[in-house]
Amino acid sequence: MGSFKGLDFLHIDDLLSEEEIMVRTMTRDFVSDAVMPVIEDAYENAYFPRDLIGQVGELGMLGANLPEKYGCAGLGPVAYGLICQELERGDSGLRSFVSVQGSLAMWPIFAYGTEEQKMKWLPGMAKGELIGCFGLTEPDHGSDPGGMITRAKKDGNEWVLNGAKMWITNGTIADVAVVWAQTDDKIQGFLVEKGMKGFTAPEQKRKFSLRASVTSELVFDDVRVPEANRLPGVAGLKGPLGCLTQARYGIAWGGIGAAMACFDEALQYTKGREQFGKPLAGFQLMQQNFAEMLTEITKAQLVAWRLGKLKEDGKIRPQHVSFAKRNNIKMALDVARTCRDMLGANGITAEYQAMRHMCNLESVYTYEGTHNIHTLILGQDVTGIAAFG
Ligand code: TGC
Ligand code: FAD
Repeated sequence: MGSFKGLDFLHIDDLLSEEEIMVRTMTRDFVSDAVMPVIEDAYENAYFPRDLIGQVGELGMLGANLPEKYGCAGLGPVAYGLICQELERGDSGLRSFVSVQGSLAMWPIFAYGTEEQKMKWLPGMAKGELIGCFGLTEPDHGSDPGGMITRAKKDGNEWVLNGAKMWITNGTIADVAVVWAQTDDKIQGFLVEKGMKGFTAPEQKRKFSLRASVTSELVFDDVRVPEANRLPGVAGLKGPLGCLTQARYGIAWGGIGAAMACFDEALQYTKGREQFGKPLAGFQLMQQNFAEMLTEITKAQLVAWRLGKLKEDGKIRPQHVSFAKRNNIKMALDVARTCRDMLGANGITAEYQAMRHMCNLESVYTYEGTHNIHTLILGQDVTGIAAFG
């Protein structure tokens, strides 16, 4: 399959290092060669193409920004962002897998875990031999995770876990779940291993969005978790929220990839299809769409690049990440909807990408903090007044 070209109207490539361009090219080629041939079938038939896991592991994309000491690639933030962008050009489900594995499962083990926990899990997770998931959301507590009901009670040298999590990416296929639970001493994180007695992870079916991704419930019925599986480095809601800042960072980049895929498809399509005796791309209304989309994608690229530099310089704040997630995912969803329309009836079929991306982006708009929640985070930052409750 021919390589994808991407969009670079303002020569943003000039801002990237050789290594960053190399990582992007490698990921782009991988998506063209290994993802595009399988994704349509996976989406239609609602399964995650698990053969890709070993491949993304081998290419160093899992926990790509974590240190080499733990078998990871040790890449910088921009290179990691470009990986997310290119993977989401293929499908948000694949980028979700990589975000959850790297930012939501490996990162908390790295940031809050003991050396023993890191050595036990991180090298295998980097290779894709072990899979992780992240359990924060509950059936009755999504935007407000601080109200969680799941509880861990200390009993000797063990913790007894009871409760349930919902909408958990990778849950059913995970070897380890990073689970956040209320304790007598604030919210704490636990590594719940597949096979622990009383722990089940049934898959949630009948989704119209992220069909090529595993989404699951996690159920804990008196699960006994050893003290050695508690993450000792953090207590309180800031623990899971810190992980979300890592994952939201990658998602802000990912949306650009989905938008570029839709833009490219709509351009090829409207140049090739004639109505009223000339190519659709030759009509002013179509060109207005392209001008708007080009502008918004380019603005999102600059936001993502700047976010990467702030992260690199240690100046990034969670509110910067909210700004980028909010802007870039709304942009991507708008682009996907516009492109779906530009393809006419063909735009509703699985043969084209726009509707798949559009449906996926509805989830991305909701998860990792809904659009509304990021609006309120920015509102609080500007005014100093929290308007959540
Ligand atoms: P609040 O009182 O504001 O904060 C509690 C403590 O946390 C600190 N904090 C953060 N730390 C790091 N990163 C962040 N983004 C942080 N936001 C807040 C804060 O400083 C405070 O620390 P301390 O030391 O004072 O205790 O908490 P709140 O209860 O008022 O909640 C604020 C709110 C609403 C913004 C937060 O709850 C929120 O972000 N809600 C959205 C929930 C969410 O995003 N869930 C995502 C679940 S995971 C997921 O969707 C994965 S999808 C993955 C995929 O498939 O790709
Ligand atoms: P709610 O919080 O009930 O929100 C419903 C609506 O109300 C939204 O529009 C929201 O913006 C709005 N709203 C809520 N509060 C306010 C307010 N104060 N002011 C104004 N509007 C408000 N979670 C995990 O822990 N791990 C995962 O791996 C994971 N993967 C996911 C995968 C998929 C495919 C999906 C769809 C979700 C996933 N989630 C995961 C859960 C996700 O993070 C939550 O769905 C999200 O945080 C929103 O919570 P909710 O669905 O309960 O919606």
